[in-house]
Amino acid sequence: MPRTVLLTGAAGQIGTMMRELLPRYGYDLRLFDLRPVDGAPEAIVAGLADRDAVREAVRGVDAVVHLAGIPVEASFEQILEANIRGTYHLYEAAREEGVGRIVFASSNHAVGFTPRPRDGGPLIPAGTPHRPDTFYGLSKCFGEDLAQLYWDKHGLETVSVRIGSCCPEPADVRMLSLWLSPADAARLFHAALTAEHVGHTVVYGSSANTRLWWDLTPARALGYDPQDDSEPYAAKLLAEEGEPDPADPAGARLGGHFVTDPPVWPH
Ligand code: NAI
Ligand code: 15L
Repeated sequence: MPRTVLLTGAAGQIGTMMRELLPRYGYDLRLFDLRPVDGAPEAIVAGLADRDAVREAVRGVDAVVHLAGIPVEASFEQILEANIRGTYHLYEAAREEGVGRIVFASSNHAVGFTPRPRDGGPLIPAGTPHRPDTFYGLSKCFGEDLAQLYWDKHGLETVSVRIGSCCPEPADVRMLSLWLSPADAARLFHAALTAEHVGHTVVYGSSANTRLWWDLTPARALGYDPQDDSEPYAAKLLAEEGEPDPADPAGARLGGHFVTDPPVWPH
C-alpha cells in the first residue's frame, strides 16, 4: 500500500476534507497548494507552473492525489496554465521521479454534454465519449488523455475519477444524482490508491445515490464500497426547486448550468 501521498490542492474544498479523512487510512500526506494550507506550515506553497517545486514535491512519494487546479469555467488562457500545463508538469515530474500512481481529479464536466438518462434508461457508462461542456471540462479530457499516454508510454498508473459534486451535503436537485459525500470520496481515493493493476482506469465518483445517472461498476471493481445516498435530502430540495426542465439544456444534460454558463473565474 502507498504510504506517502502528495496531495495537491490541499488548501481547497476537497483537499481540506481529505487532509482530515485520508490519514485515517494510514497515509502520510505531503501537502501542496498555491495558497498556504490552514494549520499546516509544513505544506509546500507553490504553483503547478513552478516545475522545480513540482519535481521536489513528488520526490520520494509513493503516489499523488492530484486535486490542484481551477475547479470551474474560466478563460482558455487561465485553464491552459493551471489545468493543462500544470497537470502536464505534474505528470512529467512524476515520471522523472518514478512515482507509481496518480489519482486524478477529473470531473463530470469532461462528459457534461451527455444527456441525462431518462427514467429507467441505461446509466451513463464510463466508456462514454468525451463531451466537455466548458474549457474546464476540456482540461479534464486532456488530463484523462495525458494519463492514458503516461500509462501506455511510461507505465505510470492513473485512476481518473470523474467526480460528481463533492461537498458535505447536496445543494440542489442535480446534486441528488451526482453527490459524492466526503466520506465516500475518501473511500474512493483509498480504493484508487490501493487497487492492483489499474493501468489507466476511468471511474465515476459519486455516492450510491438512489437517483444515480452513471455506472459505478468500474469504481466498485477497484474495491470502492460507497456507504452514502443523497435521498434523505431529496424531499426538501425538490420542494424548493422542483424537477429540472428537460427543455432547458441545463436541465437535460449531465453538466447542468456549466453547459450554458460563460467563464466566471475568478469569483
Ligand atoms: P478548490 O478550488 O476548492 O481547490 C483547488 C485548490 O487548487 C485550491 O486550493 C487552489 O489554491 C489550488 N490551485 C489552483 N490552481 C493551482 C495551481 N496552478 N497550482 C497549485 N495549486 C493550485 O476546488 P475543489 O472543489 O476542492 O476541487 C478539487 C479538484 O477536484 C479540482 O481539480 C476540481 O476540478 C475537481 N473536482 C471537484 C468537484 C467538486 O465537487 N468539488 C467536482 C469535480 C471535480
Ligand atoms: C465540478 O467539476 C466543480 O469543480 C465543482 O465546483 C462542482 O460544480 C461540480 O463539478 C458539479 O458539477 O456539481
